[in-house]
Amino acid sequence: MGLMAGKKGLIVGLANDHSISWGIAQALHREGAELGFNYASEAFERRVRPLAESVGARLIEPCDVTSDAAIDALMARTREVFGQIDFLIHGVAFANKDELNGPYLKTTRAGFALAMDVSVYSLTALVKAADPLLAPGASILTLTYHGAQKVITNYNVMGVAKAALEASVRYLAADLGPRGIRVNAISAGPIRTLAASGIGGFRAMHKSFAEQAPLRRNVTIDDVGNAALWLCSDLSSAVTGEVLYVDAGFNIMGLAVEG
Ligand code: 0WE
Repeated sequence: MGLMAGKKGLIVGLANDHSISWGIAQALHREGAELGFNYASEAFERRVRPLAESVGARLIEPCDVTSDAAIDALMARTREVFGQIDFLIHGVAFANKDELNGPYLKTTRAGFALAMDVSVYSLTALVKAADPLLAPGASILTLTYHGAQKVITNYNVMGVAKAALEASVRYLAADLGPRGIRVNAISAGPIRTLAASGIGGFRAMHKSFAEQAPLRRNVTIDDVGNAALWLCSDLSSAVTGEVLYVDAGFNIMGLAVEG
């Protein structure tokens, strides 16, 4: 019997087979979960649909998370297909590319608002709309990055957004805790996803990361998937409001010098 047998849930933010959400989807599917997916736009559908079908998804719906109407439509379909849900995975982030390099100071009001809307408010909006569908004991999970806590060159407005996302996790955990519903985040080490592609210096960052991390390696979507499986399963039943680092230990280091 799989750890997730009899559990159903939504994965919001799958883009392609490099997505962290895909690592999570595969781990949950392996343990018997029933999965539903969104795609952000028609451009994404071509990649999302075959992946979703390969894990037997019965629900594959369009949903642009900046639209309350689109979120309501997604949750209406989810109610029809699944009734209640036991987990909700949020793996969505976006900032303007030109604000992910150079000084943070050049961030525009519009760029700040966009990053906050897509990368932060979307979690609250999804949880709000999913609220009536959440089964007692449900688990909500989002993805964050160490740039929320410490300055990481070029991460800029996304760091500010992830700090707000981590705070949202705590407030949502406090709201939903009385119903036994848990809300957590995984802070993953850098992974070559669509969101990371086109970022200048990513290769150098990857190399330096593996040299400095205690485990001396990078992190895979399977590493994150297995940690997510634990947070979505009943094995983590007293864990809520947490940010779990899945980063080969990178975040514990102060100054790393070759030993
Ligand atoms: O959270 C992320 C990715 C965030 C992201 C990336 C992009 C690139 C393409 C959000 N929006 C966009 N918009 C685009 O047009 N990561 C943790 C990966 C990441 O992104 C970085 C990183 C790391 C690591 C950006 C700068 C520096 C480091």
